[in-house]
Amino acid sequence: FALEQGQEFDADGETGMANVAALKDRAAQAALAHVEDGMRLGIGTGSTAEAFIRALGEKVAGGLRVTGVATSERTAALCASLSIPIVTLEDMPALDLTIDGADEIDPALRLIKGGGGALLREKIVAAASERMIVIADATKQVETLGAFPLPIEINGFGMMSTYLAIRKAAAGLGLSGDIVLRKAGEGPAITDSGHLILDASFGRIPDSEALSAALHAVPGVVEHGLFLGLATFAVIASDEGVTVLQR
Ligand code: ABF
Repeated sequence: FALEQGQEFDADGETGMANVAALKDRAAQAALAHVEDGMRLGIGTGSTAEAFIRALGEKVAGGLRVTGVATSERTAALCASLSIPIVTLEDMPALDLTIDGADEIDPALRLIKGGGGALLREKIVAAASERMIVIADATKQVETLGAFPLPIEINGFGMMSTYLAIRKAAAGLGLSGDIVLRKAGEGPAITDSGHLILDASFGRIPDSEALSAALHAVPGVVEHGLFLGLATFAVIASDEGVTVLQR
């Protein structure tokens, strides 16, 4: 049964190439230019977001005043270690700007996110922000979303039924492929909000909007990693320099 096969996931990125790390730093630095004194910031998760957080930490140490909302416990801990002030989204429910990474970015700024397991909080924080800047190296750019398995956060209750309903919903859109339960060591990966994640290898997703709606209609699906209409622009770093991708 596909759900039982599981898969290992390298939360720190799939390449480990030194130049990709440098590109992430470059994108992070470029995004920092959009952070203004006094801003209410949504702060992303993942290795690119971490490059941004480290750069932000230096600015804060130099006197920049921002208040952040973290998209994961991991990000909150890193921010705390760098003395970046963090509050909850309950304390500060409307944000000026979120800066976060992505797993895939298409030309219309649709995203797949959630490879780092933080998609639910990332989406809530992005939606609470006036603007969202995506930071990424050029390897994340695709013509059509879907080569990266789509993360789907589900409730643990009735997970097999939810899995079957997801399969059916996807099949209705002509999509199939393995859907596997994300593992962390011997057991399932558990998100910061206590849910499970399925990684769906649908392949090319021609209609992200339709898939988003179909997945949201499945009881047990908490959220999925298609971020549609949320990104304001993307800062993409390549060997040639930094480009800004706008909708
Ligand atoms: C977060 O981190 C996620 O939504 C995305 O899955 C991941 C990207 O990670 P990285 O920056 O390490 O490639 O932004």
